[in-house]
Amino acid sequence: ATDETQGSDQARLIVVSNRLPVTLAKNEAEWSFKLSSGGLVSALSGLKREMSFTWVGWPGKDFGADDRRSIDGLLRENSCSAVYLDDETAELYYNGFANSILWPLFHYHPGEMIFEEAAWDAYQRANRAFADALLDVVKDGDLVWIQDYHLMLLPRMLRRLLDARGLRSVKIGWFLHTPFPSSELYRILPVRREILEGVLAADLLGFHTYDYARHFLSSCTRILGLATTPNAVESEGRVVHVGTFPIGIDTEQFTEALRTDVVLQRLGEFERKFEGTKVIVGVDRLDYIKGVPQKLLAFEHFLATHPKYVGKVVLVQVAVPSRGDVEEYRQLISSVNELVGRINGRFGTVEYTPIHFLHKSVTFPELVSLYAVADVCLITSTRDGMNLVSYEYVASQQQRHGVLVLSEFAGAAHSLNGAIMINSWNIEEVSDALNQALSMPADQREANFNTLYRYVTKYTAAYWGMSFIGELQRVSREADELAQL
Ligand code: ADQ
Repeated sequence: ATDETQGSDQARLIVVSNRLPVTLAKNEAEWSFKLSSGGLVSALSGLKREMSFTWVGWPGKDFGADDRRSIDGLLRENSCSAVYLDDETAELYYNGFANSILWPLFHYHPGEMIFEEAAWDAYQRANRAFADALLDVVKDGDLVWIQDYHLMLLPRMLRRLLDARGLRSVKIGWFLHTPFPSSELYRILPVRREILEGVLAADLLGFHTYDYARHFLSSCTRILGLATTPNAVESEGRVVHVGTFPIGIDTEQFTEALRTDVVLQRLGEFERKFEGTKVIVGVDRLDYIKGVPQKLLAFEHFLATHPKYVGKVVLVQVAVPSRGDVEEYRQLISSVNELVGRINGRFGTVEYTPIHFLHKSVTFPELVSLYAVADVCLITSTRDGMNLVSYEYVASQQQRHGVLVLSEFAGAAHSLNGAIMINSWNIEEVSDALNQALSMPADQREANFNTLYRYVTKYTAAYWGMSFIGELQRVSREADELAQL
């Protein structure tokens, strides 16, 4: 329900993310609205039942004044509110700064970072536009939960606007979906102070793992000279709480899909197609952090050193096109295409194609069927905030008890006991892990699966959302009590 239909005494939650999770389409004069599915959307479904809820974000492009009026109405009916950015600001803020500067730096790829003043200006402009838009939505007592590296200046900008209006009991949380890098790397950033100060105006900062939180805290000490404890930092006379909240998935979405006719039929087709062949699955956005070239090289090494598997194992690699308008991503596509061609040329025969490479997004039933048919899931991220593909694979493996081979550089490596851990840069080690996975006895696979499955079904997306908001409420109460002393 929207805030208009809720009592004013009920806690209100405002979630802010770069992109509204909606698809808007115009058919003749009528606008239609579709809520996208995704981790964040399912994480918040539980919270939506508990609190009055509004989602604030960019709708994906600029719209003319007339369209805005219709869109705004439609969004309001669905508890959403749009932040409009002109197309040039949106491009420079999103691709120019967030994805070309913060993303590579946070994933230990400073070589890919190109700092441009115009992009920084646009990042500030965009964050300010979010702060202004929020001012129309936020009321005293609200909880505002800001998502991710796109909006690191927003806590401070919003706090200033709220203070000027006397809205002092609004609580602000911020969560980072990517890693936070070691302070040694973070300090390369020309605007390192501004970015840290930006988030430090929040009341609670959340990270996927304790390592990321620790890196953040040491950056605060080294760059801003602030006093920290393992779970807080003091800034401008306020205590900013820092916590670890590993995200999860909506496991039931997968287990339920596996009972539908469409998935069962597709799974049957895959089983017939791959009869007598082991299947390794990889599912990644085609991003340089996912280590797809490393994965292909390791698979090539595996086939070269384990000739008995040639003709008996395939790698199905689904790579969702991503950020094709950023140069580094275009280069990645060509090197991946070249590797796939080389390996298939080297080990393939008329009957056998070692790598099935799908450079496209696949539908949810197709994705679940692929996860379910695979004997092994191989994740070789060179850095990854969490990596939900690893969770999704486990959720789809109740029948087969497949083996998860997981990069130690994914946040998920801190949670997923029962996976074979690898250094994805070590091609020999990854190749050995594939051998171990493909020859693992059934009882060991089952024991590993049970450990993994218990974790994944307990620490779900909904659990993540609830624990962050629960903690934000707790630190808010604590701060209010202190203020009354
Ligand atoms: P991502 O980098 O996008 O997320 P990940 O967590 O693995 O990475 O999630 C990817 C999602 O996309 C999964 O739900 C997956 O099913 C889906 N997907 C991938 N390929 C697909 C395809 N071909 N077709 C359809 N769907 C596909 C960022 C961080 C992560 C962090 C999440 C959540 O980079 O580290 O885990 O946010 O915090």
